[in-house]
Amino acid sequence: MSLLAMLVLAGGARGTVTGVVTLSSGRFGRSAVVFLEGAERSRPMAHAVIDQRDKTFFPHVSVVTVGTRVQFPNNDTVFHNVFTEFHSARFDLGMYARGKTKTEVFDRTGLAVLMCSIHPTMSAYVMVVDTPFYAIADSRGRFSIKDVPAGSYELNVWHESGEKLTKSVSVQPGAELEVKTGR
Ligand SMILES: [Cu+2]
Repeated sequence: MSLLAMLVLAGGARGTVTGVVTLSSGRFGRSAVVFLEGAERSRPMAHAVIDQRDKTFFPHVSVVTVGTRVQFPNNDTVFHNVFTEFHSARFDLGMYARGKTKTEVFDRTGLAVLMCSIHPTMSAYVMVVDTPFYAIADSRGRFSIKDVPAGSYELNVWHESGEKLTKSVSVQPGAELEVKTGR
């Protein structure tokens, strides 16, 4: 995976971190998760939903802040059974029918891989972070994280292919930073 990140500061001591994630295959890092870990911690989100429709989870990749209660509505015509391994603790929402919603609180940081025991092609990823500064890359691997205060951060990138990287970055007022890492 390679990463080209540009830091552009606009006004005050805050800026926008933008960049492009490219996988080692040369493909764009579509839906890669990018987040900056620094001094500022996050609060639980008021609302997060992972829907089930057409035997698919929507969205396929989510970022939620630690402590967030995620809703898993079944809006499909068939039963689903959502389960995951998260910090060695398996949670299993059981089988439930259309129109029902189950919820789960993600109280630790890390990656949860969601599956459905009935439909093996179903999968989704939830990255639980403790920072307000995160983004999901678009189909061309592009991302943008706005309103980042000046300071030191660990820039983390994760892609569902398994490729990931961590890089220290320093956000300085007025500075323009270019980060590029090899495979
Ligand atoms: Cu299913």
